[in-house]
Amino acid sequence: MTSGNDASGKLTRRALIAGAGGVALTAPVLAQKLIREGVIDLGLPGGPSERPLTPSFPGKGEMIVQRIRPPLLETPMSVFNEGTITPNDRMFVRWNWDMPTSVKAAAHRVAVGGAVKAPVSLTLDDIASAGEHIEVTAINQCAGNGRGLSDPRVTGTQWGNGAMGCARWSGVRLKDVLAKAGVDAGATRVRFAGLDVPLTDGAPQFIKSIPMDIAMRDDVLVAWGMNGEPLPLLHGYPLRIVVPGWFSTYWVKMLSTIEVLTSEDDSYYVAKSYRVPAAPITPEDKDFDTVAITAMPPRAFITSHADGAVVARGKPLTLRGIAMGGDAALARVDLVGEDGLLLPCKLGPDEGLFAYREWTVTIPNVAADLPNIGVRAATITGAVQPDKLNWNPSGYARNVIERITLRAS
Ligand SMILES: Nc1nc2c(c(=O)[nH]1)N[C@H]1C(S)=C(S)[C@@H](COP(=O)(O)O)O[C@H]1N2
Ligand SMILES: [Mo]
Repeated sequence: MTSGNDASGKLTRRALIAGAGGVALTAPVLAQKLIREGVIDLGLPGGPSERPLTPSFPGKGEMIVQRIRPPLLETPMSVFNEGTITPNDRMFVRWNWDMPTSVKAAAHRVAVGGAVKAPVSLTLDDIASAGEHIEVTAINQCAGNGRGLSDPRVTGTQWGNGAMGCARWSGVRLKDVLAKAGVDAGATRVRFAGLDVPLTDGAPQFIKSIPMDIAMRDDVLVAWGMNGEPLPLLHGYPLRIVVPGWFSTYWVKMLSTIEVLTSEDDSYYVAKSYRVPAAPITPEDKDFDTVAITAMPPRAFITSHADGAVVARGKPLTLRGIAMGGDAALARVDLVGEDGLLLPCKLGPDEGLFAYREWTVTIPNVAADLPNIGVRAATITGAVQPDKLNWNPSGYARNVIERITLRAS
């Protein structure tokens, strides 16, 4: 289940203004502009599908507003047609609880404790000198990305497919930061907390943990940089965790605590939430085992054309988009029609295991409408996007083949 603090249903002008009360980030002026400046239809089945589209959110370019406070901003799909790196001002934003609107870097400390030899409190300089500086290009994707497309509908933020983006993250290895305190033998997991606190009394803090073998990976970062800039406040200034290939629920922002555990993690957001059925279920199933969502599956998107677009009949047609392997290298992308394979796609430059990869394909001659075409990504380890939605009650880890219809004219 989700945290229960997500706005559900339609964003009315009244709701926007009410939600904006008293926060410097979201002055009433902004709320009025949101209504005037535009609306986008996310194509969500079974409920309100339109959302405000605004260029006015502080620090952001044009974004889809799912909620103002705490912010939930979605990236329009057209951004992914412009390149494989998502600019900082177009990266989606997700905070479970309220976010601090300022952080004093000089006073910021990261406490490293729990099952360690000597607990330490690290300044930003201490973190920067903890080890080699490295950069990883990796996709930041919410586990609920595309949840709003679930049919039947599920609870939680009704995202279209724009709760994802790819950036170059720079920082030091988490394992080098852990070495500052010295991890005890018998350590099982590493848990992270940020500066944000629950909005409701007694509600669980947003803390997340990863298994020790993942924490010790060479590409798991305590990051301070995003596309060559300091992390924006919305994306976790001054430090965030980056776990390439894993859903970004684990990428804790405004990192303030690192805690080494010696048992399983029974905290809410690991033990109770962000979980999927252990085996496929149907919407009628009520009693099933669950597992935590972890690594991302492959996905691919057509970005050059929107659903319902009109294309020229009797001419060649080039389609373009992005694909991702998830936690394994992308092997291929295929254009598929209603009855199966149409054509293999050509892959663009490889920008790293965890990055988006551009694909293109040319249909030699468009003779008629192209109903329900899609692209299907497969990894070198044999994971292939399914034809049928992997439906689950929280709409997590969607990776069904996404389809659009093009009209020939
Ligand atoms: N401190 C903190 N970190 C957090 C969260 C949060 O609520 N608080 N949300 C997580 C979730 S669920 C997602 S999808 C990503 C979103 O990262 P972004 O806002 O930089 O795109 O941050 C993760 N890290
Ligand atoms: Mo998320």
